[in-house]
Amino acid sequence: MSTQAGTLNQCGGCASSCQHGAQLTRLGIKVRNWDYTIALAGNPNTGKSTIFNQLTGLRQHVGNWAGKTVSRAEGAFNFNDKKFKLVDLPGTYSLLSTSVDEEIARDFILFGKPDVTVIVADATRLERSLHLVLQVLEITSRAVVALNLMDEAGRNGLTIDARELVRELGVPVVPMAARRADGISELLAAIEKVSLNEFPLRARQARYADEELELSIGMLANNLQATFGDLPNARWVALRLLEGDESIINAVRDKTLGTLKTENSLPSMALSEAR
Ligand SMILES: Nc1nc2c(ncn2[C@@H]2O[C@H](COP(=O)(O)OP(=O)(O)O)[C@@H](O)[C@H]2O)c(=O)[nH]1
Ligand SMILES: [Mg+2]
Repeated sequence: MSTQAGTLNQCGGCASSCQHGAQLTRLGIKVRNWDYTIALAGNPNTGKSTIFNQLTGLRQHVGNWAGKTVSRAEGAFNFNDKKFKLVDLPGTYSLLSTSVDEEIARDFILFGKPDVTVIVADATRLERSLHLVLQVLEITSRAVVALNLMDEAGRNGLTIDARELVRELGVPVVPMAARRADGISELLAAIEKVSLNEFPLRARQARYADEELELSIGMLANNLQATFGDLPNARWVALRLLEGDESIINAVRDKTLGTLKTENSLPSMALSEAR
């Protein structure tokens, strides 16, 4: 089995000048008794697997999502004495359940209730990436944006005001060049902060200007909550119903909405390492 699991006596791959003093231990596939679950979302080809491998020390571990033929990668790492399980979601451009991949990613973020969702964004195609970021923020405020491919952006003469993005989005934004491990330590710090609820800003969530619409969303959300109990985000479900999202309508109709969460929070399957 090829793994690079082990301890880095410096921040996750930082240069030797690293001042953080924090410690990353890559745990490879040893996913047991984790303190926090981290979901890794993003458009295809944004560096999700690269970040996954940097954090876990794995090349790539894959199994399948329950009942689906879509591959699922999981690994773990220790950071500052806390154990994190990392789940690599299928690469998607949106979360609108127009494909199995999108449905899996969205159900996990919603019903798997990860402690943090890291959205890997492509700094060279920021607009397209932000589309997914805003959709994730509709579901959860516990998010971190990994602004990857900053080296490519620099080569293309692009500069990005990450601080302004933090203010606009209300979640941490970490500029990165994951292939050379730039920004890994900052990403770990941001993940830790959001896990511990220590990030001071509020995540941006769209509210509609139309009062009547907001009223209907609220009423529908209350009814859903009364019917299904502890829904993680009844407002989000209400919005999808109003949009006519068929998978959500069906799940409400046959009362399987609540059961999606059990399926996706299962400790999952036997994993094997892809070559
Ligand atoms: N230049 C550059 N390339 C990167 C970076 N991160 C990942 N890549 C490359 O981008 C390609 C896609 O990366 P991968 O991790 O497989 O993306 P995924 O589809 O999101 O899992 C690979 O060739 C990586 O080596 C980065 O920060 N800078
Ligand atoms: Mg990948």
